[in-house]
Amino acid sequence: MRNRVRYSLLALGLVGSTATFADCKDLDVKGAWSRATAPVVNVGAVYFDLTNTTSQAVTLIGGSTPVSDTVELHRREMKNGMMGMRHMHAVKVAAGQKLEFQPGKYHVMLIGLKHPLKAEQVFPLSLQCADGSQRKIEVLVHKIMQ
Ligand SMILES: [Cu+2]
Repeated sequence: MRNRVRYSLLALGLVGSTATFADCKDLDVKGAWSRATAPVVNVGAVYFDLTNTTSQAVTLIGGSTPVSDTVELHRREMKNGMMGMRHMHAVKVAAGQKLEFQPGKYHVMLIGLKHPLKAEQVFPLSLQCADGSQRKIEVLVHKIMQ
């Protein structure tokens, strides 16, 4: 029965139609920030509040920035009593859902920093969604000690 419904939707062109995708660039991203890094450190993290104000789910898969070689989505989690972080290859954000990228939760990991991040510096970051769309944001670097 379920299959039959799916097939009829396919016949109508309602499944897999690009018209039903929410575009990553329509995501509401506020207050993007990062911390200044010491010269010996070659990784950084970016935090922000992300809200999917569109009517469709979106799936974040990573990103890119001129300040580092690689950008990954990470989540803090306990493993064997130790706090670690996990590389998330896909983070789905439901329509209307707010996701906090902040210390202790999700963060965008910058791996292979090309230069130390300096306080007051602003750098661009593109968040990549599974459908190929991107959300470009600007990240403000804060001092190391808050
Ligand atoms: Cu991380």
